[in-house]
Amino acid sequence: MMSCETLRGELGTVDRRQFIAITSAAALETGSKVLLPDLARASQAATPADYTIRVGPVAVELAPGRIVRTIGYNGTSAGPILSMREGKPITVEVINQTELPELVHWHGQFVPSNVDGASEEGTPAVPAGGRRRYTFTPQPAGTRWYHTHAMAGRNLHRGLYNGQFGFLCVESRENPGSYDQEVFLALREWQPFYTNEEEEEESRCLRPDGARVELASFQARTAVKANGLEIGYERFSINDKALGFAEPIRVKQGDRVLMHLLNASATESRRIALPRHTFKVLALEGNVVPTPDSVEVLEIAPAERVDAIVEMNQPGVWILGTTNDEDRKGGMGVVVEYAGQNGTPQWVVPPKSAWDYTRFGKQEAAPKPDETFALIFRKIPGGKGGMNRWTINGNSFPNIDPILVHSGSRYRLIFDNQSDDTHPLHLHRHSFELTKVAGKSTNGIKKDTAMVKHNTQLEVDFVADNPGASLLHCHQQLHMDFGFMALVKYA
Ligand SMILES: [Cu+2]
Repeated sequence: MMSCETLRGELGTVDRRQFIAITSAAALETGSKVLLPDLARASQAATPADYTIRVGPVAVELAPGRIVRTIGYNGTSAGPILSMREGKPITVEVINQTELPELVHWHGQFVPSNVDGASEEGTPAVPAGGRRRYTFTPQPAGTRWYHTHAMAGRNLHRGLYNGQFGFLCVESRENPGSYDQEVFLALREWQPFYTNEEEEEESRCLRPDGARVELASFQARTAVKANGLEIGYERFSINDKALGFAEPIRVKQGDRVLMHLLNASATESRRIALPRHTFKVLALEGNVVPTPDSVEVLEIAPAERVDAIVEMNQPGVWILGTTNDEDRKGGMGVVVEYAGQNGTPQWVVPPKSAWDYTRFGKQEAAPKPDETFALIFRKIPGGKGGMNRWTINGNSFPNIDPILVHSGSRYRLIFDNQSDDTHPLHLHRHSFELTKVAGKSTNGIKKDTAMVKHNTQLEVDFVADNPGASLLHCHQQLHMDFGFMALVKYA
């Protein structure tokens, strides 16, 4: 499994003991009205929590003098990289130093509904100015993440528009594989604003087989009314620094660098490249793929993760970043610098390629499911200046019947995307397995989030093995907040 054991210090990771020390020191320094009664109460608690997460205001300095004020975790954004041991129960205390209720979601973990961090599933929120403890057993091992699950609605200072996210590694005891260095790269946009224009998205014009698709026919379908507002961003980064303002990733020729990439965006899918190098994809959403394979460009939808090995065999100084020129120049990149090399970091336009999950899968057919649910996704255009709404089989959350499952059965979900947007579908508290991607059968790729490209179908299977309410939703904040959500419930 992917390990996160090494390369800690530089990347802002703290081990548990340091983490608690930092938290309490910061709390004492703050000494605010909110904190003092909290500390008194905490001292009465029999045992300290294993982890403490303070949700509160942060200032992210993307570059000297370029400061973004948002909400983050423990004084930073991204929050600290949390490391948890698979199967070992832990307690997390969430301290909410904001004026609104908050929820921390443990994305990709098989935990009970009442701690998962979604109010729709029954997790109690952490009240404004209050604190709450959550106890659960981290599983499965792999690259997970934690983030707010507050709905944002029209408020661009709420939910994932804020900086409330961080990596979470669930460590297994298995051999982590051989690598010389490990880096954590979270892709981020900052300072969102409403716009009538959609972000140019190369992938939306490419089918998985690489053929270009005319968008006109899809637009015609929804041409009754103009599309509503989309989100644009002022600034971009990888982790908390804009391109050119972080310490470079320093490598030596021959190094094998294990990269953990997370798209922590509220809304944008990304294509990522490192010129002249390839990414050997080992895991998607932290789960080892059956057929590791090398690609020149990674495509990562919001909430997706990729664990990949990059062999450093092209000495130079390079830019690892988004293939979108404007956003890369706006900050979404990081410099990779070989020992003994200097000069201006180089970007080279990568060859055109289509991202296709199935290259990482097995060819054999998946076992037959006990039941199949077909889910049609459509957009109801909001009109110029309005908000689009989203429907699943004609209905928007919360006016949508739950998907009823029986414990132990295997279910197939057909995600039928009849809209002109890509949707990263996320199922809480379970993994699903891809079985068909845009007509192509596959098997063995386990994910918790998967992108369904515009006007295509994606089929996934999951076993109902974690009783309790589970959200199924698009991870695009503007879509989930406007209807694109349903509950899976156990009969
Ligand atoms: Cu969506």
